[in-house]
Amino acid sequence: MSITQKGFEYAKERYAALGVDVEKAMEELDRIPLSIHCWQGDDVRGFDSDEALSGGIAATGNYPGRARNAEELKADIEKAFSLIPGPKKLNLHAMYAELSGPRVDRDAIGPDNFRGWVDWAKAQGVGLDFNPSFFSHPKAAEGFTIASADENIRRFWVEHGKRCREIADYFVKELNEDCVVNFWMPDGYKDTPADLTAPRERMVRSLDEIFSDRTISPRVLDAVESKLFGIGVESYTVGSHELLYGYALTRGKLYCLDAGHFHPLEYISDKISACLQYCPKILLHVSRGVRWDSDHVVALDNELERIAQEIVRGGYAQRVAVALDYFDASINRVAAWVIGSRNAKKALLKALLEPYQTLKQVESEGDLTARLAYGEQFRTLPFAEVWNMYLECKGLPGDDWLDEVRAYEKDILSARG
Ligand code: RNT
Ligand code: ZN
Repeated sequence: MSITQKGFEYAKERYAALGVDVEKAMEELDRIPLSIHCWQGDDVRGFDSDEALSGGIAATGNYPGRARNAEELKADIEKAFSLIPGPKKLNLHAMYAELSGPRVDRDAIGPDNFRGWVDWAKAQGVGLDFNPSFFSHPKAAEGFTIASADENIRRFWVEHGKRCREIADYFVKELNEDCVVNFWMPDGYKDTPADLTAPRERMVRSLDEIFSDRTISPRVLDAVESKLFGIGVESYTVGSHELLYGYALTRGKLYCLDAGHFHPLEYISDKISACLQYCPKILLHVSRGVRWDSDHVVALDNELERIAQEIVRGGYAQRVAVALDYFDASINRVAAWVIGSRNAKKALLKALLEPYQTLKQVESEGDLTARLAYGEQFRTLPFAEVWNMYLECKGLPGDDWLDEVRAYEKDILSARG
């Protein structure tokens, strides 16, 4: 017996004694797709311009080997995907349009600019999600897009939003799979505005205009993402929690909770069960906030475990779309994808292996001492042994996956200027 098998047999017995079926947990894990963001591979630069990253987000670091074009980005994603187990979707941003033909601006992009990605998704057997890109563009330079007081600017970005839904509609038809389209608008002010109302009215009106196209497939799932503040947008963000949660509820949209978009002592794990009382479906941007920054590589920390527990304990797997959102330019970018994605999957597996019924039972009996005692004991159950077996069943490397990324770095990434 290999060490993985021995460990697995031991874990299986430990879990069975607590009423948990490890095989069933592994099967359940394969029913939760993970939407992996393309933008970790090139520091959120995209292919449609040389504009610096804007919108109050920043990718810092200068680790060599950044993907510089679609071909390199696809190769890097393939490498990362080959080391990430289970069902996956690729989450694209509009700025990753392939503009080989006539140069088109963001208000004029269309399916033609994404045929390459669709072919790639078909070849890889993965679905696609999508995002309009309301940043890193000359028309976003004043810090406002769909909430702009300049009617030309506002209209430009409304058209961009419409094009993005048309592209998502094309993805649905080609791939026969739902496509989540997430709307995040960085609009806001560095300093306190006099008029907080007008930009919010304009944002709501613009979103209504964008979503007015009734020909779009219902399998295009629109989401709106709120934010507390960004870098250089410290005092006022138009698309705040209240504005966009209310928007999602009243318009039947998904609400997107980003783990780094709230006060550091406020957790999205606590919001999932609350939002799902009203929203049929929500989108999560699984990320890791560190002080003021919202986008560190996802670690297997307490909040990630809590997020996964909420999805599993609530039986919400069908109502929560799980996507990653982070970018780190200071480490190997392929490794960053693998680390964060594996952590998200690990957290879900750990949650699926939790003897939750026991916790629920003692809680309902009012035995809060046992709830804490058992809960703490369950944290150290041998879930890693089940994880290793899960990887082995998929034919993927366990702890030595980094060797493969290092080899890829040596052969491919280091040759990039
Ligand atoms: C920014 C938002 C947004 C972006 C990506 C690139 O704070 O979280 O989701 O990170 O769309
Ligand atoms: Zn986000």
